[in-house]
Amino acid sequence: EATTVPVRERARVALSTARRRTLALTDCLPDAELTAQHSPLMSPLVWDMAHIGNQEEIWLIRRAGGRPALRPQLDALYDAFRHPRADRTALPLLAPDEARRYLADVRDQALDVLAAIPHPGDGFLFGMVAQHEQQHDETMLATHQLRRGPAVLDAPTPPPAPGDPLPPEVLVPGGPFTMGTDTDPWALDNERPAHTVDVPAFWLDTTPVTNAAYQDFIADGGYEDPRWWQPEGWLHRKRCGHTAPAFWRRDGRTWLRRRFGRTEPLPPAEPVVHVSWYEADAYARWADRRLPTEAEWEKAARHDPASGRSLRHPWGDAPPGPGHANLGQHHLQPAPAGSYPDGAAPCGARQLLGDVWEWTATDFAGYPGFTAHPYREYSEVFFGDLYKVLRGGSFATDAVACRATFRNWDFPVRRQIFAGFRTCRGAEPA
Ligand code: AVJ
Ligand code: FE
Repeated sequence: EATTVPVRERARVALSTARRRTLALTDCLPDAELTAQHSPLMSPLVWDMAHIGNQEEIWLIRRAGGRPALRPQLDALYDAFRHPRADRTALPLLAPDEARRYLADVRDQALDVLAAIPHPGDGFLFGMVAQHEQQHDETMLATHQLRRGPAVLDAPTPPPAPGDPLPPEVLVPGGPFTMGTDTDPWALDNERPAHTVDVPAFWLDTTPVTNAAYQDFIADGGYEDPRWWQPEGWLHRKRCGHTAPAFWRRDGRTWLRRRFGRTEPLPPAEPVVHVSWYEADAYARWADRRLPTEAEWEKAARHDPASGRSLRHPWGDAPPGPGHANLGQHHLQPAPAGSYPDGAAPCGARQLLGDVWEWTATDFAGYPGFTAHPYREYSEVFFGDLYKVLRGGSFATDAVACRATFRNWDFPVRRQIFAGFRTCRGAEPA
Protein backbone atom coordinates (compact mmCIF):
# COMPACT_ATOMS: atom_id res chain seq x y z
CA GLU A 1 0.00 0.00 0.00
CA ALA A 2 1.00 3.59 -0.60
CA THR A 3 1.06 4.55 3.05
CA THR A 4 1.55 2.72 6.30
CA VAL A 5 0.87 5.76 8.49
CA PRO A 6 -1.88 4.80 10.96
CA VAL A 7 -5.19 6.41 10.11
CA ARG A 8 -5.50 8.55 13.26
CA GLU A 9 -2.05 10.00 12.66
CA ARG A 10 -2.77 10.60 8.98
CA ALA A 11 -5.99 12.42 9.88
CA ARG A 12 -4.28 14.55 12.55
CA VAL A 13 -1.53 15.60 10.14
CA ALA A 14 -4.04 16.39 7.36
CA LEU A 15 -6.17 18.52 9.70
CA SER A 16 -3.24 20.42 11.20
CA THR A 17 -1.65 21.04 7.78
CA ALA A 18 -4.92 22.55 6.60
CA ARG A 19 -5.26 24.69 9.71
CA ARG A 20 -1.72 26.08 9.38
CA ARG A 21 -2.64 27.20 5.86
CA THR A 22 -5.99 28.71 6.91
CA LEU A 23 -4.28 30.77 9.60
CA ALA A 24 -1.39 31.82 7.34
CA LEU A 25 -3.91 33.13 4.79
CA THR A 26 -5.89 35.10 7.35
CA ASP A 27 -3.43 36.17 10.10
CA CYS A 28 -1.56 38.24 7.49
CA LEU A 29 -4.49 40.64 6.96
CA PRO A 30 -6.07 43.27 9.23
CA ASP A 31 -9.67 42.70 10.32
CA ALA A 32 -10.98 45.22 7.78
CA GLU A 33 -9.55 43.11 4.95
CA LEU A 34 -10.97 39.89 6.40
CA THR A 35 -14.48 41.31 6.51
CA ALA A 36 -14.28 43.15 3.14
CA GLN A 37 -15.77 41.97 -0.15
CA HIS A 38 -12.69 41.86 -2.41
CA SER A 39 -14.71 40.64 -5.40
CA PRO A 40 -18.38 39.80 -5.96
CA LEU A 41 -17.09 36.34 -7.01
CA MET A 42 -15.71 35.62 -3.56
CA SER A 43 -16.87 35.42 0.04
CA PRO A 44 -15.31 37.72 2.62
CA LEU A 45 -12.43 35.71 4.09
CA VAL A 46 -14.07 35.76 7.51
CA TRP A 47 -17.00 33.81 6.02
CA ASP A 48 -14.65 31.07 4.73
CA MET A 49 -13.05 30.88 8.19
CA ALA A 50 -16.24 30.19 10.12
CA HIS A 51 -17.69 28.05 7.30
CA ILE A 52 -14.64 25.78 7.62
CA GLY A 53 -15.32 25.49 11.35
CA ASN A 54 -19.03 24.92 10.85
CA GLN A 55 -18.48 22.05 8.36
CA GLU A 56 -16.00 20.50 10.78
CA GLU A 57 -18.54 20.79 13.59
CA ILE A 58 -21.27 19.18 11.47
CA TRP A 59 -19.18 16.25 10.14
CA LEU A 60 -16.72 15.50 12.91
CA ILE A 61 -18.30 16.58 16.18
CA ARG A 62 -21.93 15.73 15.41
CA ARG A 63 -21.71 13.01 12.75
CA ALA A 64 -18.46 11.15 13.53
CA GLY A 65 -18.50 11.89 17.27
CA GLY A 66 -22.28 11.71 17.86
CA ARG A 67 -21.83 14.68 20.18
CA PRO A 68 -24.22 17.58 20.73
CA ALA A 69 -23.98 20.66 18.52
CA LEU A 70 -21.65 23.42 19.64
CA ARG A 71 -23.23 26.36 17.80
CA PRO A 72 -26.28 25.07 15.85
CA GLN A 73 -27.43 28.64 15.16
CA LEU A 74 -24.40 29.08 12.86
CA ASP A 75 -25.52 26.37 10.40
CA ALA A 76 -27.81 28.66 8.39
CA LEU A 77 -25.35 31.54 8.33
CA TYR A 78 -22.58 29.39 6.90
CA ASP A 79 -24.68 27.25 4.56
CA ALA A 80 -23.17 27.94 1.12
CA PHE A 81 -26.52 27.28 -0.60
CA ARG A 82 -28.46 29.77 1.48
CA HIS A 83 -26.60 32.98 0.58
CA PRO A 84 -24.71 33.82 -2.64
CA ARG A 85 -21.06 34.79 -2.16
CA ALA A 86 -21.69 38.44 -3.11
CA ASP A 87 -24.29 38.83 -0.31
CA ARG A 88 -22.29 37.41 2.56
CA THR A 89 -20.79 40.65 3.95
CA ALA A 90 -24.36 41.73 4.80
CA LEU A 91 -24.85 38.74 7.16
CA PRO A 92 -24.31 38.96 10.92
CA LEU A 93 -21.05 36.99 10.59
CA LEU A 94 -18.71 36.15 13.44
CA ALA A 95 -15.99 38.81 13.76
CA PRO A 96 -12.44 37.65 12.88
CA ASP A 97 -11.50 36.92 16.50
CA GLU A 98 -14.76 35.07 17.12
CA ALA A 99 -14.20 33.03 13.94
CA ARG A 100 -10.66 32.11 15.08
CA ARG A 101 -11.99 31.10 18.50
CA TYR A 102 -14.77 29.01 16.90
CA LEU A 103 -12.24 27.26 14.62
CA ALA A 104 -10.05 26.45 17.63
CA ASP A 105 -12.94 25.23 19.81
CA VAL A 106 -14.26 22.96 17.06
CA ARG A 107 -10.78 21.62 16.37
CA ASP A 108 -10.21 20.75 20.04
CA GLN A 109 -13.36 18.66 20.07
CA ALA A 110 -12.71 17.12 16.64
CA LEU A 111 -9.27 15.90 17.78
CA ASP A 112 -10.90 14.57 20.90
CA VAL A 113 -13.40 12.63 18.77
CA LEU A 114 -10.54 11.31 16.63
CA ALA A 115 -8.67 10.06 19.69
CA ALA A 116 -11.76 8.59 21.37
CA ILE A 117 -13.53 6.95 18.43
CA PRO A 118 -13.22 3.17 18.92
CA HIS A 119 -12.99 2.20 15.24
CA PRO A 120 -11.66 4.98 13.01
CA GLY A 121 -11.93 2.71 9.95
CA ASP A 122 -10.44 4.50 6.95
CA GLY A 123 -10.99 7.90 8.61
CA PHE A 124 -13.04 9.05 5.63
CA LEU A 125 -14.95 11.86 7.39
CA PHE A 126 -11.69 13.26 8.77
CA GLY A 127 -10.12 13.11 5.31
CA MET A 128 -13.19 14.73 3.79
CA VAL A 129 -13.09 17.59 6.31
CA ALA A 130 -9.34 18.13 5.78
CA GLN A 131 -9.93 18.25 2.01
CA HIS A 132 -12.81 20.66 2.52
CA GLU A 133 -10.63 23.04 4.54
CA GLN A 134 -7.85 22.84 1.92
CA GLN A 135 -10.34 23.54 -0.88
CA HIS A 136 -11.38 26.69 0.94
CA ASP A 137 -7.70 27.54 1.45
CA GLU A 138 -7.31 27.46 -2.32
CA THR A 139 -10.44 29.61 -2.71
CA MET A 140 -9.06 32.04 -0.11
CA LEU A 141 -5.81 32.23 -2.06
CA ALA A 142 -7.88 33.21 -5.13
CA THR A 143 -9.43 35.95 -2.98
CA HIS A 144 -5.90 37.13 -2.15
CA GLN A 145 -5.14 37.29 -5.88
CA LEU A 146 -8.24 39.46 -6.44
CA ARG A 147 -7.61 41.85 -3.56
CA ARG A 148 -6.08 45.28 -4.16
CA GLY A 149 -3.24 46.74 -2.15
CA PRO A 150 0.31 45.80 -1.28
CA ALA A 151 1.54 42.21 -1.15
CA VAL A 152 1.17 40.30 2.10
CA LEU A 153 2.12 36.79 0.91
CA ASP A 154 5.57 35.59 -0.04
CA ALA A 155 7.01 32.26 -1.18
CA PRO A 156 10.14 31.05 -2.97
CA THR A 157 10.16 31.00 -6.78
CA PRO A 158 10.13 27.44 -8.20
CA PRO A 159 13.51 26.33 -9.61
CA PRO A 160 14.05 26.46 -13.39
CA ALA A 161 13.01 23.38 -15.39
CA PRO A 162 15.78 20.79 -15.90
CA GLY A 163 15.95 21.63 -19.59
CA ASP A 164 16.26 18.09 -20.93
CA PRO A 165 14.90 17.91 -24.47
CA LEU A 166 11.16 17.16 -24.44
CA PRO A 167 8.94 16.21 -27.36
CA PRO A 168 6.06 18.70 -27.75
CA GLU A 169 3.51 15.89 -27.45
CA VAL A 170 3.32 12.32 -26.14
CA LEU A 171 1.31 9.34 -27.38
CA VAL A 172 -1.28 7.82 -25.10
CA PRO A 173 -2.02 4.34 -26.49
CA GLY A 174 -5.59 3.30 -27.30
CA GLY A 175 -7.64 0.76 -25.36
CA PRO A 176 -9.55 0.37 -22.12
CA PHE A 177 -8.39 1.70 -18.75
CA THR A 178 -9.87 1.97 -15.26
CA MET A 179 -11.29 5.44 -14.56
CA GLY A 180 -12.23 6.46 -11.02
CA THR A 181 -11.65 4.40 -7.88
CA ASP A 182 -13.33 2.08 -5.38
CA THR A 183 -10.32 1.69 -3.13
CA ASP A 184 -8.73 5.08 -2.51
CA PRO A 185 -9.88 5.62 1.10
CA TRP A 186 -10.31 9.42 0.94
CA ALA A 187 -11.60 9.67 -2.63
CA LEU A 188 -14.80 11.74 -2.70
CA ASP A 189 -18.14 10.54 -4.05
CA ASN A 190 -17.68 11.93 -7.58
CA GLU A 191 -14.44 9.92 -8.07
CA ARG A 192 -16.39 6.67 -7.59
CA PRO A 193 -17.09 4.00 -8.70
CA ALA A 194 -14.19 2.62 -10.73
CA HIS A 195 -15.31 1.74 -14.25
CA THR A 196 -13.73 0.75 -17.54
CA VAL A 197 -13.53 3.33 -20.32
CA ASP A 198 -12.23 2.66 -23.81
CA VAL A 199 -10.12 5.62 -24.95
CA PRO A 200 -8.74 5.65 -28.52
CA ALA A 201 -5.07 6.61 -28.95
CA PHE A 202 -4.31 10.34 -28.86
CA TRP A 203 -1.42 12.78 -28.74
CA LEU A 204 -1.29 15.02 -25.67
CA ASP A 205 0.83 18.12 -25.00
CA THR A 206 3.81 17.05 -22.87
CA THR A 207 3.30 20.09 -20.61
CA PRO A 208 0.58 22.65 -19.99
CA VAL A 209 0.37 25.48 -22.55
CA THR A 210 2.86 28.22 -21.64
CA ASN A 211 2.55 32.00 -21.46
CA ALA A 212 4.86 32.21 -24.52
CA ALA A 213 2.60 29.94 -26.58
CA TYR A 214 -0.49 31.79 -25.39
CA GLN A 215 1.09 35.13 -26.38
CA ASP A 216 1.44 33.75 -29.93
CA PHE A 217 -2.32 33.16 -29.95
CA ILE A 218 -2.89 36.76 -28.85
CA ALA A 219 -0.33 38.15 -31.34
CA ASP A 220 -1.99 36.18 -34.14
CA GLY A 221 -5.29 37.95 -33.45
CA GLY A 222 -6.86 35.04 -31.57
CA TYR A 223 -9.05 37.35 -29.47
CA GLU A 224 -10.38 39.10 -32.60
CA ASP A 225 -11.38 36.05 -34.61
CA PRO A 226 -14.76 34.44 -33.84
CA ARG A 227 -13.75 31.34 -35.85
CA TRP A 228 -11.81 30.04 -32.85
CA TRP A 229 -14.51 30.63 -30.23
CA GLN A 230 -17.67 28.88 -29.10
CA PRO A 231 -20.57 31.27 -29.84
CA GLU A 232 -21.31 31.87 -26.11
CA GLY A 233 -17.61 32.27 -25.45
CA TRP A 234 -17.29 34.86 -28.21
CA LEU A 235 -20.27 36.83 -26.85
CA HIS A 236 -18.83 36.68 -23.36
CA ARG A 237 -15.39 37.79 -24.57
CA LYS A 238 -16.91 40.78 -26.36
CA ARG A 239 -19.20 41.72 -23.46
CA CYS A 240 -16.27 41.70 -21.02
CA GLY A 241 -13.75 43.18 -23.45
CA HIS A 242 -11.20 40.46 -22.67
CA THR A 243 -8.04 40.61 -24.79
CA ALA A 244 -5.71 38.51 -22.58
CA PRO A 245 -5.85 36.28 -19.48
CA ALA A 246 -6.93 37.87 -16.20
CA PHE A 247 -4.27 39.91 -14.44
CA TRP A 248 -2.24 40.50 -17.64
CA ARG A 249 -1.38 44.07 -18.66
CA ARG A 250 0.46 45.26 -21.74
CA ASP A 251 3.23 47.79 -21.25
CA GLY A 252 4.33 48.87 -24.71
CA ARG A 253 5.56 45.68 -26.34
CA THR A 254 5.96 43.62 -23.17
CA TRP A 255 3.40 41.84 -21.05
CA LEU A 256 3.23 42.24 -17.29
CA ARG A 257 1.12 40.30 -14.84
CA ARG A 258 -0.10 41.06 -11.35
CA ARG A 259 0.38 38.27 -8.84
CA PHE A 260 -0.62 38.57 -5.17
CA GLY A 261 -0.06 42.33 -5.08
CA ARG A 262 3.10 42.52 -7.20
CA THR A 263 3.45 43.39 -10.87
CA GLU A 264 6.17 41.52 -12.74
CA PRO A 265 7.25 40.63 -16.28
CA LEU A 266 5.30 37.69 -17.66
CA PRO A 267 7.48 34.55 -17.36
CA PRO A 268 7.37 32.97 -20.85
CA ALA A 269 8.07 29.38 -19.79
CA GLU A 270 5.42 29.28 -17.07
CA PRO A 271 2.08 27.56 -17.77
CA VAL A 272 -0.62 30.11 -18.57
CA VAL A 273 -3.06 30.60 -15.68
CA HIS A 274 -6.29 32.56 -15.14
CA VAL A 275 -7.89 31.66 -18.46
CA SER A 276 -11.54 30.70 -18.85
CA TRP A 277 -12.66 27.46 -20.46
CA TYR A 278 -13.73 29.55 -23.47
CA GLU A 279 -10.21 30.99 -23.83
CA ALA A 280 -8.64 27.52 -23.49
CA ASP A 281 -11.06 26.06 -26.03
CA ALA A 282 -10.40 28.93 -28.48
CA TYR A 283 -6.62 28.55 -28.17
CA ALA A 284 -6.91 24.82 -28.87
CA ARG A 285 -9.01 25.40 -32.00
CA TRP A 286 -6.54 28.07 -33.19
CA ALA A 287 -3.72 25.53 -32.72
CA ASP A 288 -5.73 22.99 -34.79
CA ARG A 289 -6.10 20.86 -31.69
CA ARG A 290 -8.72 20.39 -28.95
CA LEU A 291 -9.04 20.12 -25.19
CA PRO A 292 -8.74 16.54 -23.90
CA THR A 293 -11.86 14.87 -22.58
CA GLU A 294 -11.85 14.09 -18.89
CA ALA A 295 -11.33 10.37 -19.66
CA GLU A 296 -8.37 11.16 -21.91
CA TRP A 297 -6.83 13.33 -19.19
CA GLU A 298 -7.22 10.64 -16.54
CA LYS A 299 -5.87 7.91 -18.81
CA ALA A 300 -2.78 10.01 -19.58
CA ALA A 301 -2.34 10.69 -15.86
CA ARG A 302 -2.64 7.15 -14.48
CA HIS A 303 -2.81 4.35 -17.02
CA ASP A 304 0.30 2.19 -16.76
CA PRO A 305 0.62 0.13 -19.98
CA ALA A 306 3.32 -2.07 -18.38
CA SER A 307 0.97 -3.44 -15.70
CA GLY A 308 -2.41 -2.52 -17.19
CA ARG A 309 -3.26 -0.86 -13.86
CA SER A 310 -4.40 2.65 -13.07
CA LEU A 311 -1.97 4.40 -10.72
CA ARG A 312 -2.98 6.75 -7.91
CA HIS A 313 -0.64 9.47 -9.19
CA PRO A 314 1.18 9.86 -12.54
CA TRP A 315 4.48 8.71 -10.95
CA GLY A 316 2.92 5.76 -9.11
CA ASP A 317 1.27 5.13 -5.78
CA ALA A 318 3.79 6.98 -3.56
CA PRO A 319 2.36 10.08 -1.87
CA PRO A 320 3.31 13.39 -3.50
CA GLY A 321 6.75 14.62 -2.46
CA PRO A 322 8.46 17.92 -3.29
CA GLY A 323 10.12 16.37 -6.37
CA HIS A 324 6.85 15.14 -7.87
CA ALA A 325 4.65 18.16 -8.26
CA ASN A 326 4.14 21.83 -7.40
CA LEU A 327 1.37 21.53 -4.80
CA GLY A 328 0.49 22.93 -1.39
CA GLN A 329 1.10 26.68 -1.83
CA HIS A 330 4.84 26.14 -1.24
CA HIS A 331 5.34 28.26 -4.35
CA LEU A 332 2.75 30.90 -5.17
CA GLN A 333 3.03 30.42 -8.94
CA PRO A 334 3.25 27.58 -11.46
CA ALA A 335 6.69 26.07 -12.15
CA PRO A 336 8.16 26.42 -15.66
CA ALA A 337 6.95 23.91 -18.27
CA GLY A 338 9.14 20.79 -18.23
CA SER A 339 9.65 20.83 -14.45
CA TYR A 340 9.23 17.79 -12.20
CA PRO A 341 10.67 14.98 -14.37
CA ASP A 342 10.21 12.64 -11.37
CA GLY A 343 6.48 13.33 -11.49
CA ALA A 344 6.07 12.33 -15.14
CA ALA A 345 3.30 9.90 -16.11
CA PRO A 346 4.02 6.58 -17.89
CA CYS A 347 3.13 8.31 -21.19
CA GLY A 348 5.84 10.92 -20.54
CA ALA A 349 3.55 13.89 -19.85
CA ARG A 350 4.78 16.21 -17.09
CA GLN A 351 3.05 18.41 -14.51
CA LEU A 352 -0.30 16.65 -14.77
CA LEU A 353 -0.65 17.19 -11.02
CA GLY A 354 0.05 20.60 -9.52
CA ASP A 355 1.00 23.91 -11.18
CA VAL A 356 -2.34 24.72 -12.87
CA TRP A 357 -5.77 23.10 -12.96
CA GLU A 358 -6.40 21.88 -16.48
CA TRP A 359 -9.71 22.55 -18.23
CA THR A 360 -11.16 19.49 -19.98
CA ALA A 361 -13.77 19.27 -22.73
CA THR A 362 -16.18 17.41 -20.45
CA ASP A 363 -19.30 18.54 -18.58
CA PHE A 364 -19.43 17.57 -14.90
CA ALA A 365 -21.53 14.40 -14.42
CA GLY A 366 -21.66 11.39 -12.11
CA TYR A 367 -19.90 8.21 -13.18
CA PRO A 368 -22.15 5.22 -13.98
CA GLY A 369 -23.42 3.95 -10.61
CA PHE A 370 -22.70 7.23 -8.78
CA THR A 371 -24.17 7.58 -5.29
CA ALA A 372 -23.97 10.79 -3.28
CA HIS A 373 -21.99 10.12 -0.10
CA PRO A 374 -22.18 11.36 2.56
CA TYR A 375 -22.37 15.08 1.85
CA ARG A 376 -25.35 15.27 -0.55
CA GLU A 377 -24.61 18.77 -1.74
CA TYR A 378 -20.92 18.19 -2.48
CA SER A 379 -21.19 17.00 -6.11
CA GLU A 380 -24.61 15.85 -7.24
CA VAL A 381 -26.31 19.24 -7.28
CA PHE A 382 -23.69 20.48 -9.76
CA PHE A 383 -24.06 17.70 -12.34
CA GLY A 384 -25.19 18.95 -15.74
CA ASP A 385 -24.02 21.06 -18.66
CA LEU A 386 -23.40 24.27 -16.70
CA TYR A 387 -19.99 23.17 -15.38
CA LYS A 388 -16.79 21.98 -17.05
CA VAL A 389 -14.44 19.53 -15.33
CA LEU A 390 -10.94 20.61 -14.33
CA ARG A 391 -8.22 18.12 -13.45
CA GLY A 392 -4.86 17.87 -11.77
CA GLY A 393 -4.80 20.57 -9.09
CA SER A 394 -2.67 23.71 -9.00
CA PHE A 395 0.21 25.17 -6.98
CA ALA A 396 -2.56 26.28 -4.60
CA THR A 397 -3.99 22.76 -4.07
CA ASP A 398 -2.82 20.65 -1.16
CA ALA A 399 -1.73 17.06 -1.79
CA VAL A 400 -4.60 15.77 0.39
CA ALA A 401 -7.05 17.13 -2.19
CA CYS A 402 -5.06 16.13 -5.27
CA ARG A 403 -4.72 12.77 -7.01
CA ALA A 404 -5.17 11.48 -10.56
CA THR A 405 -8.85 10.67 -9.87
CA PHE A 406 -9.70 14.03 -8.25
CA ARG A 407 -12.36 16.08 -10.06
CA ASN A 408 -12.96 19.82 -9.85
CA TRP A 409 -15.55 21.82 -11.79
CA ASP A 410 -16.49 25.41 -12.52
CA PHE A 411 -18.43 27.63 -14.91
CA PRO A 412 -16.71 27.99 -18.31
CA VAL A 413 -16.44 31.79 -17.84
CA ARG A 414 -14.43 31.62 -14.62
CA ARG A 415 -10.89 33.04 -14.58
CA GLN A 416 -10.12 33.74 -10.91
CA ILE A 417 -9.30 30.08 -10.26
CA PHE A 418 -5.75 28.84 -10.89
CA ALA A 419 -6.66 27.22 -14.20
CA GLY A 420 -4.69 26.64 -17.39
CA PHE A 421 -4.91 23.75 -19.86
CA ARG A 422 -3.14 21.48 -22.31
CA THR A 423 -4.32 20.41 -25.78
CA CYS A 424 -4.45 17.15 -27.72
CA ARG A 425 -5.34 15.56 -31.05
CA GLY A 426 -6.55 12.12 -32.08
CA ALA A 427 -3.94 9.58 -33.20
CA GLU A 428 -6.11 7.15 -35.12
CA PRO A 429 -7.11 7.63 -38.76
CA ALA A 430 -10.70 8.83 -38.98
C1 AVJ B 1 -14.94 21.44 -5.71
C2 AVJ B 1 -13.87 23.57 -5.63
C3 AVJ B 1 -15.92 23.30 -6.84
O1 AVJ B 1 -15.39 25.44 -3.78
O2 AVJ B 1 -17.30 25.14 -4.76
C4 AVJ B 1 -16.07 23.68 -0.87
C5 AVJ B 1 -15.38 22.70 -3.12
N1 AVJ B 1 -17.50 22.35 -1.77
N2 AVJ B 1 -17.14 23.59 -0.06
C6 AVJ B 1 -16.23 24.72 -4.29
C7 AVJ B 1 -16.29 22.92 -1.93
C8 AVJ B 1 -18.00 22.80 -0.60
C9 AVJ B 1 -16.01 23.22 -4.41
N3 AVJ B 1 -15.19 22.89 -5.63
FE1 FE C 1 -17.42 24.67 1.69
